Formats: sequence, C-alpha cells, structure tokens
Amino acid sequence: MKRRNFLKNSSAAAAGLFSSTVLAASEANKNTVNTAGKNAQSTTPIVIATWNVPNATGKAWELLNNGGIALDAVEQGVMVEEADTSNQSVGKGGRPDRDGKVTLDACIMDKDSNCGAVLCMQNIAHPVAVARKVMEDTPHVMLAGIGAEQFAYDKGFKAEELLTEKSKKEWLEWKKTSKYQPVINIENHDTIGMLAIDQNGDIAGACTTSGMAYKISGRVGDSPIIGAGLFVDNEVGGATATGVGEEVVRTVGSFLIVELMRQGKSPQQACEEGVKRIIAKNKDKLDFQIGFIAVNKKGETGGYCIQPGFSFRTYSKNGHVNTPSKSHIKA
Ligand code: SD4
Repeated sequence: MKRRNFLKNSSAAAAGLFSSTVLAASEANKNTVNTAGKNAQSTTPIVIATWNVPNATGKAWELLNNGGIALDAVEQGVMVEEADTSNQSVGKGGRPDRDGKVTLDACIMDKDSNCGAVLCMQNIAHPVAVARKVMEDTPHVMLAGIGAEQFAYDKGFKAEELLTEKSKKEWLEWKKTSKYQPVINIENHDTIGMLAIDQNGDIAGACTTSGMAYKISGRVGDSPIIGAGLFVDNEVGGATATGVGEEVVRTVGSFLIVELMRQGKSPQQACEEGVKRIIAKNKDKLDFQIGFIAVNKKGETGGYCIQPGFSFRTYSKNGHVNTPSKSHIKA
C-alpha cells in the first residue's frame, strides 16, 4: 500500500473512532466546569494533559501541590493512563499492531532539556518510566525495540502481557474483515501528552502511547520523538501533541509551537499556528485529527485541533477543568 493511502485511511479511521472519545468526553464533562477563560489565566504550579484524563492530572497535581517537581509529576501522571487498561491507546491494554503485538512509545523531557525515549517497546507496561531511565542512566536519548526492552529488564522492570482480552478480541475481529489492510473507523486517539510547571517554576513534559491501532509492525509515530510529540524549553514553555503522528512529525509540531511562543505568541495562538501549518500541507484531505496543547512559563495554557472533539485537562489552583478545544473544522 502506498504510504499516502495508508496515512489517509489511518487518518480517516482516527477521525472515526474519535466520535466514541467525544461521547465519553462529553459524559465526563457533565461533572466539570468548562472555563476556557480561566485556563488562559497565568498560574503556577499547573498541569495540562491531552484529553479528559482526570485521574492522570489528579495524580500529577497531588505531587505538584505537595511541592513535588514537574518531572515526577508528569512521569507519575501519565503512568496512571499507562496502567489503565480501559484506555486502549496507552500502555497495558493498548491496541496492537496488525500482527497482534502491543508496541509502546514514550518520551520525557526535563527543565534542563535532558530527554529520554523508548520506541516500539514490547512487554513493559510503563514505557515512560523506562524513558526516564534512558534519560538519567545512559548517554543516549532513544532506545528502540528489543534494546529498549532489554534495558528495561536490566533496570528491574518486569515483563507483562500487554494485550488484554478486549484488545485481542477486537484485533481478531479486525483481522477477519480487513485482511491486514488498514480499515476506516479502527484507529484510536487517547495518547496522553502532559506538561507541568512546579513550585520552582520549572517545566517538564511526558508523552506516551501505543500508537495507531493495527499499524505496520515497527511503525513509530510522533509521540516518542522529541520536538514532534513533545518539546519543553524551560525558558519558554512546553507543547505536546495527539493525533496522526506522521503529520506531527512532518512539521516537528511541538518544537514549532514552543518556538512560536518564544517569538511572543500566546500558547493558544501558537497551537493554532501549529495546526494551520499542518492544514496548509493537507489542503485537500483534512480527514484526520491533530490536537496540540501548550503552556508558557507564566502558566498560561492553550489548545487547538483540526476536528471537533478534542479536549484537554488542566489542574491548578483555579481548579480541575476539562476544556473542549477550539477546532479548525467547526462541530
Ligand atoms: C501516534 N500520535 O502514534 C500517536 C497516536 C495518538 O491518540 O495520538 N493517539 O501517531
């Protein structure tokens, strides 16, 4: 299959599965206040994450509020989603590739621009924690595949079956009808990217995913790629992405957004410009989703996406809020 077709199908598929996410998000919204204005207020400490992930942002806030550092907050925050088997886009329970293997991608970045990532790693439930070990205990930034897995074992991580019965059943169903071709309305969105500013005013970020469902074995998207799925500059702010990773990589989206903030744009303006760059490259096929979130050094936040339905969670002294993102295509 031509790359373009695969992307197109994956993209449309992503937009399709989106509707279930939207429904779930709107259910959860009933218990939250949407105060987009409040999110624009500057406040630190603060945590912001892609999608409506109250348990993850709750965990991160617990650490930040007790004086914890942003790096610990984002790591432990996203680990909540990695452990949640009902989230089929992250960690254990993630949807597998087309061969039935769950392969995980994650990265982490700290206030000193140290970073670590693991790509296409199997059998380890917490790739973000392994990414942190890569950052702290090796001279490298990225470890991939078997090497990443072996490194994790060396660091004391235990092998776990990541394919849940639910994800296995869905994959077996997919195999029956698709004969290994990408099929519209299969792919998934719920990758968690998280950014935090701690009481010292320092910024860190993390991003973790099981990638696009039923991807070609070995495929890696934007999520573990520093600059694409995540970027932090402690002088400026941070940004992270969700959606069709190939498109985020093509614009080095998160780095772009941080640089736009450096030039004076607000997080909201920077996210909108980041999405516009992607749209400009895909004028005739806007059938996929990209969502960006960003925070600047002052604790102002922003988010923007292509398709309606994306939301992001913030937790600060202003409260714990799920904000439906503004979108290029209107609902
Ligand atoms: C990827 N960006 O692997 C990820 C997918 C994603 O919610 O965001 N899913 O391309």
